[in-house]
Amino acid sequence: KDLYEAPDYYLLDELLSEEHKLIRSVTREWVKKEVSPIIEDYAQKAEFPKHLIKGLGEIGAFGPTIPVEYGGAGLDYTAYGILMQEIERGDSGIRSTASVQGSLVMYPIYTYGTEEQRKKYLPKLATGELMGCFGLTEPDHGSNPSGMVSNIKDKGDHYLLNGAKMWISNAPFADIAVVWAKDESGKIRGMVVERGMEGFTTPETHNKWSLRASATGELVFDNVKVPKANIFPDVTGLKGPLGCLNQARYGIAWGALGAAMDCYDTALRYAKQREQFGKPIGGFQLQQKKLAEMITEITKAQLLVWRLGVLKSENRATPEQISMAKRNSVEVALDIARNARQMLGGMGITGEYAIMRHMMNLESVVTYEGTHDIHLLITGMDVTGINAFK
Ligand code: TGC
Ligand code: FAD
Repeated sequence: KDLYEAPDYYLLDELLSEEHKLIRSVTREWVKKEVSPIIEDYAQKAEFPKHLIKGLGEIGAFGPTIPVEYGGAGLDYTAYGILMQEIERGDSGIRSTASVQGSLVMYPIYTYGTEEQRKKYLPKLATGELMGCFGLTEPDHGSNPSGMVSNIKDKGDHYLLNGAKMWISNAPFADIAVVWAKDESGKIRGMVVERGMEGFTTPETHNKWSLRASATGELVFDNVKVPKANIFPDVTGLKGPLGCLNQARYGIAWGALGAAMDCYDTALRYAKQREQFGKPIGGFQLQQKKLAEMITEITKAQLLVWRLGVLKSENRATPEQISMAKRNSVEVALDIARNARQMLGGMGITGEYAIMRHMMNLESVVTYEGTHDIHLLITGMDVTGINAFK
């Protein structure tokens, strides 16, 4: 009974299949048993709990939509969303690891890679035997990745890779990196760089106040020889990495709602139990306003991501629809986390409750995978037909 109940104000469960509900309960149980009891300690000591990797592979969190023949779970996009929601209810950093592995490493290898690359990497990435990271952002090129300066030069049987990537999730421990760099004609190309290649290092980024249980680092390339067999043959230009971001942003749209639901659930329970002025604080109109607005925003966002999941499974979701949902879910989650934290008074700032950790994590989620501003401008461009970036 103590098991967390996801709010379902509009009976959305009726829109889910039995398989979706099974995936949800398995993931929820796993998060409750494996993540929730340990995650606060790992966040406090700023360490990624590596021992969770095997379990994440077992529940199908790595590449859930990748076909079974390559080690994926062959699930639809609603199932993928549910997985991300339940994992992020535990912690955004653990969901980040799953997002990166599935959407930013396995997806490009599956979609843009050769058959050899697929067979070599995908089954091991699906189990977590191999871990990956995704290098797009550079120190001077974050929101505008087309300005990147990392580059490759053709040397016959290999390319020589130079440059640096920054803010890369999983970088400190990843076995492989999907890296985007410009060729001699200025076209963006994608490739797999393996740990151990000479000249490739991954220094860790310290002193984060957000996503503390996720490992973040740089990727530094100093004349790294990348065999031509490691290049993605068929994709050039920014649409390569942006295609991967559609996958990950979709997962975040569901995931952030998991954090929001956890904050709401905690605030609701607390409001019913905590008494001041002789009655539960949930009996005061100001606290009811906060709770009523939280459940309203969660419900609206749930409907949005559910519909997006259906469109995505039918291959009809546009990048602009995904931007709207990512932006909305993170904003809703941040607002709920901030209000829930206040509702817990002093207790809200302690590690006894997950709210402050969610709140700080969400400050990264609102920035990565396209900032809040960038997604707003994508919507603005879509509705006006006028590009504010150029
Ligand atoms: P633009 O000229 O608009 O487009 C260039 C080419 O790309 C195509 N395209 C897309 N293709 C697929 N999906 C999308 N979402 C696409 N958006 C654009 C476009 O059609 C064009 O194709 P073609 O064939 O004509 O060449 O590009 P732009 O340079 O003006 O940039 C547009 C902008 C600002 C929207 C884009 O640069 C952007 O989204 N910037 C944000 C950067 C970002 O999101 N970075 C994320 C880094 S990865 C990360 O944060 C991982 S966190 C992981 C975790 O821990 O969970
Ligand atoms: P900037 O682009 O410098 O933006 C600064 C501010 O300017 C923002 O508020 C932005 O909204 C605003 N701004 C920028 N352009 C415009 C404009 N045209 N109009 C209006 N406002 C604008 N990247 C990866 O490649 N791989 C990863 O695994 C990864 N993981 C990350 C993990 C964490 C914890 C964090 C914090 C980031 C991660 N990132 C990763 C990088 C992330 O995608 C970038 O931080 C993000 O895209 C923003 O880039 P920036 O930090 O350089 O900010």
